[in-house]
Amino acid sequence: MTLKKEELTALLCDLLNSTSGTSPLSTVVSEAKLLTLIEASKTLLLQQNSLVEIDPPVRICGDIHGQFPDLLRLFGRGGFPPTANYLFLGDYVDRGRHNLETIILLIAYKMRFPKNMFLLRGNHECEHVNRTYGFYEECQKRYTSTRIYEAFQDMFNVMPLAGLVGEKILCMHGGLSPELSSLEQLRQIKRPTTAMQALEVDLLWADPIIGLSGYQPSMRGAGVGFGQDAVSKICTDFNLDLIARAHQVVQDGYEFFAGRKLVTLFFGSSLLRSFIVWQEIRFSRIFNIRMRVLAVVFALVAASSAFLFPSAGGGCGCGAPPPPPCGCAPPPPPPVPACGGGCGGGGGYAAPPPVYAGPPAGGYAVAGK
Ligand SMILES: [Mn+2]
Repeated sequence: MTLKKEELTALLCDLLNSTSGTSPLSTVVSEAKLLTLIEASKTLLLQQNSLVEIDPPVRICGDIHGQFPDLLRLFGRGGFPPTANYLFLGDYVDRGRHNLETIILLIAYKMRFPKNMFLLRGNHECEHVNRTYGFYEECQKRYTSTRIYEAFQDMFNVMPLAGLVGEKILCMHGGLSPELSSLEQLRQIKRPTTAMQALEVDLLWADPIIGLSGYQPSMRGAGVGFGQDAVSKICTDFNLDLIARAHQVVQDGYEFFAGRKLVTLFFGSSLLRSFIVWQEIRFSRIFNIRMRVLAVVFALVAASSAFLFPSAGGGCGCGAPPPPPCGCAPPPPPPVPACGGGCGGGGGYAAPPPVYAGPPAGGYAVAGK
């Protein structure tokens, strides 16, 4: 079972053009086609390594949680694949209203551009979590069977648990583990896995704790909490500049820890700040890579209001053309998420996304090895 490039392109177009929500998802992507896509993506994920090792430039993004309109806005700002490379840190499903569109679009991109799109696993890509936080219900309701849900679990079980960008930024959904002693250990993680081993659980669930020394059991009831000394030790031992993780809602979409050796990224509400734009790495290899990353993050934050809601655009950050200077009604405010906790909900679709027109003749740079 496989899908041709043309079929994937057609599927991407259908998904991106179906955002008015007028057709049921199951008619846009049939159950049979979706099962084929999931099966094919499983095969692809297993062909790539357990530790995803990629070269920059790549954009590293935090939790999406079914907020499909925000995902489209992210691509609208950052570039639709493969015009930019992406590494997502997991938690695609649960809590939001469009879990299926979100995960289907991401795996379709992964299939179509396997070396430009990378998807790590989050703790919500585990059956014992997503059975109760919304994904199971949505699959049942929209595809009227549990086949799709079960197929997704098989795919989640082969997703990689960690990433390494430019040999300097270690990425995972949750955090560090007292079991982690080498990068090689991450490369050796066997898949499929239900992620119940201690190291796997920590990669998906752990959180940094201010003031803590070493590790302690997490108040979440799964994984550990870790202190800044644990971050420093791993950075020194593994020769890293930064740990990038997600998993926690942070006020500005990002938050540093341990003297900026760790950053938490969360793509909550309608914020677009929680992704790192890391460019010109070829030059930055000879500089301190971490400082360059931080400089870019700060540049984004400093320009955030213009970045999110450019005055030259339609006013809503959707990239629509500006309204005519006719003194007509001001543009609508940016959409406000239903939940202030950054956990999704989201309104309807704010704007139609650009239609995918296929790659340019010259092709794109790839991040994957
Ligand atoms: Mn999480």
